[in-house]
Amino acid sequence: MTGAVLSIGGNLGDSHAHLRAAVERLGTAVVGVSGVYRTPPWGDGAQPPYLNAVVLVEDRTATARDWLTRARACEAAGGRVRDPDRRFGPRTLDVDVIAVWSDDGTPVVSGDPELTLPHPRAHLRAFVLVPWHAVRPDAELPGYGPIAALLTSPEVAADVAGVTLCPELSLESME
Ligand code: PH2
Ligand code: MG
Ligand code: MG
Repeated sequence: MTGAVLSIGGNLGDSHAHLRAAVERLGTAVVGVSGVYRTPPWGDGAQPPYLNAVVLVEDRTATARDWLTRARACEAAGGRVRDPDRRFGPRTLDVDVIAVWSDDGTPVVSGDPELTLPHPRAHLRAFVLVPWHAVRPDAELPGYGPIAALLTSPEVAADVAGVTLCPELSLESME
């Protein structure tokens, strides 16, 4: 069995609908979902604000690779089209595997460029850390320590206030 933290986000089309569809597709693996947050776009030029959330998943049989496969299936179903010239550009739905743990609690570490674990930029992104902290305040990002501490790090602290909860856009009934 593995457990994983997935970051979901989008800024094209009906982002709330795309987030809901992703949670629905992940199905019974979902063991926790954060609220939905409006977040300033990070990277690659002018683009609309994002909606972001974090989903906690567990599965008796899934490997770390399987979470990537499932993440990509969600993105494909969400109409994701990759622009090779704009790696961090706007998208309908992005599902990123942030961290994976084996059933004994050991974090999976991977240098595979397709699936680097933990996610190489998660510790810098308020749009990942704020929702994750809201749903699991005691969580730790393997190799980086408690997410509560990362939220106060110099690279992240200034971005936290920009990540605002949208109470009207809950995903919670889908848990
Ligand atoms: N994802 C990106 C690029 N920039 N900005 C925000 N606010 N949220 C995201 O999920 C995001 C981003 C590429 O994955
Ligand atoms: Mg991403
Ligand atoms: Mg991605």
